Amino acid sequence: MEDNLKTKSLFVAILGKANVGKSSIMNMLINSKVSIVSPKPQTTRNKVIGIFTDNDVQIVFIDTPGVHKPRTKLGNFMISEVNSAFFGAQVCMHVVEAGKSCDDFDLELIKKFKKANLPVILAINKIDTLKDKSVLMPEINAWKEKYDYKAIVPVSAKTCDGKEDLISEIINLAEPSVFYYGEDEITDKTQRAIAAEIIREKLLCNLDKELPHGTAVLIEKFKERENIIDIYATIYCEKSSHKAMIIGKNGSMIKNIGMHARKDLEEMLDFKVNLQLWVKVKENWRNKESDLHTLGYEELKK
Ligand SMILES: Nc1nc2c(ncn2[C@@H]2O[C@H](COP(=O)(O)OP(=O)(O)OP(=O)(O)O)[C@@H](O)[C@H]2O)c(=O)[nH]1
Ligand SMILES: [Mg+2]
Repeated sequence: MEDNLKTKSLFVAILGKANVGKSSIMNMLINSKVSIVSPKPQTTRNKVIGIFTDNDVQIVFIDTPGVHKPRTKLGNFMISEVNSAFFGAQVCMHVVEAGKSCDDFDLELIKKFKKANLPVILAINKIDTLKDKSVLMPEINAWKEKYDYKAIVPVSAKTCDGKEDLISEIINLAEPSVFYYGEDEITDKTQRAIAAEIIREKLLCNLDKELPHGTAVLIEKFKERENIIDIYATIYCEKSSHKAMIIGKNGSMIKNIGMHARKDLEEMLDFKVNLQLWVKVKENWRNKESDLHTLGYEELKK
């Protein structure tokens, strides 16, 4: 019966090490920013769905946290998000960085690809950073030795080089099916959840080193009144010294974070936003089940 369908769809899990550009690639492919991006590894913490619909084809991407060695319960949650992305996916996209060779984390993923027995496309990202493009061919050959990839596509999420090749390799694998999402949907995340992520992105981009890894954002209020949306959010951090750094001298840092977050929120919502931020300390929250639950980092029990 499915053969009679005029539409096709495909669920694609995007997997790879931290910071290789998985979220950037997903945003590029769906032509919208639904997953936050930062220069710091371990930016993505939860799975994020991004939907691309073009005429009779719908591709549902599942962006995942970067594969890493977890050191906290939050890290364990992130790895469980990676593992659960295999369920329901029909194809995997392994993202790696141009100029870098296969390491133990990639090998660990390759083991999972073998076990899942799904077609895998390799996206070699950040080709814009290569001074000498002739290194690409030997790199492609080296990856071919590691795994029997369905396709290998060099790409740059920064310049969009290779974007069309990548999307057409993915569309080639789409199967007759109904659409699982509306044609104008781009994600399953609520605006509230995206707002929390946008604020976290600004923390990651503005605060030094490890500090933002110990932060989480909880939206306390998200309400439209007259011609403005009130968004009240609490930023949690692990130490009072961190709280002082997030607030900054005379409140300069929190003002800066608020200003950048408000700008993005207004763009996303196409509405004026009144953003109020508070900073609170929750010691060691990354290792406490109840805090992880409150902050949205809990595995769904089957
Ligand atoms: N030069 C260059 N930088 C890129 C490209 N793609 C992503 N980046 C940068 O690489 C950094 C990481 O990008 P993300 O998309 O957050 O990477 P990720 O794999 O989702 O990272 P995690 O969520 O931490 O696992 C950011 O600073 C991006 O701007 C690219 O094609 N070229
Ligand atoms: Mg990411």
